[in-house]
Amino acid sequence: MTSHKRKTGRRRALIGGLSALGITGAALVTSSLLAPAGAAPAAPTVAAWPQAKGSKPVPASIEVSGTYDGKLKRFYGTGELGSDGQGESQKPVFVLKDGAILKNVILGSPAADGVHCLGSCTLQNVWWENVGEDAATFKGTSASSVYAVYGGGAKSASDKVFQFNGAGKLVVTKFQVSDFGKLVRSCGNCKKQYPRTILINDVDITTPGKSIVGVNANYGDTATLRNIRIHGDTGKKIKPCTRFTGNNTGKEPKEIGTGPDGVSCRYSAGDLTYN
Ligand code: DGU
Ligand code: CA
Ligand code: CA
Repeated sequence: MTSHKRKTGRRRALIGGLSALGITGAALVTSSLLAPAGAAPAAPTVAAWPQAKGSKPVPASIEVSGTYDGKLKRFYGTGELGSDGQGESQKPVFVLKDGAILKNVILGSPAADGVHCLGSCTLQNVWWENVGEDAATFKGTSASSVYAVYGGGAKSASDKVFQFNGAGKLVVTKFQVSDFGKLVRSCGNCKKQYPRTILINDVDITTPGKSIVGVNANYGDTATLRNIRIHGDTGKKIKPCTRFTGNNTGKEPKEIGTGPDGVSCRYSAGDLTYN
């Protein structure tokens, strides 16, 4: 038997075994199981965007207390929420009361000021097709506020995706972002400032983008990065973590450094993978 035939025979046997397990050929095509022997493993793929199940114009902010399941409908701003610009005074499409959960929502375009959380909140499987002024703003005033972003993704943010203006802790997990300014920014110049805790874990970041997270070193912020997969950034231009001197006067904050320092920016090279 030639080595080629031997390989084919083995592969047939493998496929036979897998179909016995109910695994189809279609499922195999995307897996690395059929990669030629010795080939480099395929670059890990990023989760697919969901298909919207209908669209809904939103003329005034939808207030959420408890749980709101958008059932993967596309929500987009109209009227007062429809200016489709970078104006800072825009209202959100969704405003979440303390403890609210928003899930299975696609924000279409225009997305105005996205989602506002007035206290602790969970954004689960929320997708922004074209980020408005920003995607979500976290505004709780208690140090015990927790904001959880789990799953979902955002595209085309002129500047910030997650704007952290309040107090407490923001945890971003299993999220994807592409074409953005900053994934998370602790407000550099809000009238009331707080020490803010940021954890970003298990995310896919696709170029172009400026920075994954920006923190105010002078207000005691910390940002921790783990399992960050960066795609397409061959020149390593995206800054993983940037430190600023924040202020409460509204002026443009000054950037003071970038990279891990073990205090404000907590990660090491091993927390980032490039492909
Ligand atoms: O207090 O100066 O741009 O929430 C407000 C801040 C300003 C914010 C931020 C936002 O940084 O308005 O979109
Ligand atoms: Ca803004
Ligand atoms: Ca905003």
